[in-house]
Parts: sequence; structure tokens; C-alpha cells
Amino acid sequence: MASDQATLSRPVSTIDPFSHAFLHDPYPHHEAMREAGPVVWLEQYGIWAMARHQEVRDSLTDWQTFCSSAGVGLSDFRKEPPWRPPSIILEADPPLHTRTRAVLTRILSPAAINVLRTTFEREAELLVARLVEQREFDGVADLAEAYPLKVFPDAVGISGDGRENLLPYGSMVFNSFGPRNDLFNQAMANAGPVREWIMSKCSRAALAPDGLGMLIFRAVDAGELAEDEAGMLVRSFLSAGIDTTVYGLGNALYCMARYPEQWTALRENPALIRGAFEEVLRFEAPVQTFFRTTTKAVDVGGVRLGEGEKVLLFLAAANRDPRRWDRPDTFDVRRRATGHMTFGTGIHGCVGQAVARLESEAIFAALAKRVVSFELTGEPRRRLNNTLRGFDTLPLPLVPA
Ligand code: 4MI
Repeated sequence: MASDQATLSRPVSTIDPFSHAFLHDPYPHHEAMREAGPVVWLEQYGIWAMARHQEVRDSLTDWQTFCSSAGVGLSDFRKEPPWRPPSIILEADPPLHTRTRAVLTRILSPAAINVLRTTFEREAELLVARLVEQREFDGVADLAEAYPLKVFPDAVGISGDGRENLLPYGSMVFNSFGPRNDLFNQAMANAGPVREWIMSKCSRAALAPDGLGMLIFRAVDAGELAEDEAGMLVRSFLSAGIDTTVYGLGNALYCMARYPEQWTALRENPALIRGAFEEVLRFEAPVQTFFRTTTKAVDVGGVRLGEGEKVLLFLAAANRDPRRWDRPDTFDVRRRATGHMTFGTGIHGCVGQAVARLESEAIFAALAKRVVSFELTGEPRRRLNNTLRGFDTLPLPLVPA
């Protein structure tokens, strides 16, 4: 029978994409999976994996077949209880997703976010001026973390106290998309108090009257959402809005230090800054993977996937697929990097991408004015996470302009 044939001929891999070795250097493994076939069976977890650009893109676009409501991590919400109430936007399908997404699409539209530009640019200038005076700084703690932790909660309208809970919560969220391994257990060590703090910041009463959080509650007043749903969408802001940009800014700094001639090109032509961030997202994706779950049997490149099966989509491997990109392993700020899968695509494509771009543009415009070059003196240390790729520390002495 054709389906048996397909099942027998499915490519199989023993790779563990959540092992330390893989997370330290995923790229050779990405290549192996891309070359193994359009879809690969990862026998250690009993899941499918896709690493080619075409198949990743097609799966993200086909939300009817590759759903999100069973969770976008390894855990299948239909088989085991989720560690927190599911997100009503990330871990939801239409029609629920359509309604919640419409609200956040409006609040986070490029035009709406542009209102934040003056504030974000001023904060970037202040922070960068301070770091340049120091001469040497930690690209992670002093910049990639410090900046989003200031501007984003300010924009949402969260009070200043307790913000040290935001990174631990992000670590919980993004490690929880993987297996219950050592990284998951470490992230969950102080889960109770961190979750309590987060949830206490999600109510109408806790939010500033003029922030993005309160705009969600305005949608309740307009009849688009229930009050508890608004709180859950504020939780989505606090889940998705910090670590992603922290890792993204850190990876951007790393690329500029590692490829100094690319930094020089940006300094000489700041019009390249916007495209450079897209290239960072392509080349060192802060979000490496997401899962989907099949809603029915489906053929992928001649291989039959069953219903209710988990599919691991390697966004970062799609970003370096030689079928899609010229010189995929070369970091080139002048290339057209749009079409990378780091923001996803389709109905779940990153709703906050205008915020991410604004943060990076503000920071790198400020740096381009003041920093001739970064010097990577020591080896940067990685921070391992089941979903995110980035650094724990980036010691960066800098040469001021
Ligand atoms: C893509 S990162 C992310 C997005 C949404 C949520 C968490 C993480 C959420 O909780 O809605």
C-alpha cells in the first residue's frame, strides 16, 4: 500500500534538538535534517521535524492542518495538562484566535507603534551614551536586557517594581515549549512567585491609563473581549515581548562584533540598519523553533503524517536553507533577508514585530553614532533555552567615535 510504503521510507533521525550539544551549535544538525528529507521522524521524541524553508513556510500557512490549539511546544494539550492556562492567541485556532488577534493587530500596528518612537529613541540614546562613557559593557545585561526591560513594560503600562520577574517568566515560557529536561526544570525552580507576580500585573487596576495594556481593556469596553480575556492578552505581552527582543538584540550585537566590516557598513550608511536587523533575525534567529499539531493525516513530500502528531518547525534551519538563500551561512547586512521565518508567517505571524523592529532601530541608530567598533575579547557565553538562541554574557569593550 502506498501509505505503508511512505511510512517505511520516512527519513528517521536520532538527533535530540533539545540537548546541550545541539543547542550550542545547531547549524550542522539543521543541515543534516534539511538533507534527510522534507520531513524527518525524530525517534527520541516520536515527533516529525521540518527544516526546509518551503515546508516550514507551507506548514505555518496551513493552520487548518497544522493547528496551534494543542500547544506550540512538544507537550500535547489534548494528552497532558498545560503548565499554565493556554494563551488565547498563541495557543489558539480560529475562531477564538481570529477575535483576539484582531485586537492585538490593531494595538500593535506599525502606525500605532510609531507613536512610541520618540520615547524609544530617547531611551536608546540615554542608555547608549551611558555605556559609551563606561568604555566596556556587557552586551547582554547592560544593553540587550536593560533596554527592553525599560521601554516595553513602560509602553505596556506596568509599574516599575518587580520587573526582575519578567526574565524568569520568559525563561519559563520559552523553555516550556521543549521537553521536561534540565533546562525546563531549572526555569521552573521558582515558578510559583514569578507567575503570581505576572498575573498580578495583568488586571485593569494594575495598568497605567495610557499604555498598551489598557488599550486591550478598551476592547472589552467595545464588546470585543471579555474582561478575563483582556488580562490573558496582557499576559501574552509579558510572555512574548521581553525575552524575544532581549535575545534578538544580543544576537545583533554579537553579529556586529563578530563581523566588524558589516558594522562599518552600517556606520557609513545608517539606511542599512533596518535591513541589518532582518539579516540578524535570519542568521541568528532568537526564536529557533515552534511546534504545530496535525488535525488530520497529511502528505508532506511523499511522506504520510498521521492525525494528532506533533511537528517541530525549525524556523532557524529554514533561514539557512540553500534552496532558498544564496550563501546562507554568510552574514550580509545588504542582502534581502525578508522572507526569513523568525517572525513566523500566516495567521500566527508575530503580531509584535513592529515593536521588535523599533527597539533594534533605536538601539543601533544610537550605537552607529557613537561606536566605531566592538571588540570581542573573550568568548561570549551562551544561555541555553529550549526555544531561544542567545547569550548569557557578551563582554564588549568598544571604541568610541
Ligand atoms: C512567539 S513568542 C510568544 C508569543 C505569544 C505568547 C508567548 C510567546 C503568549 O503567551 O501568548
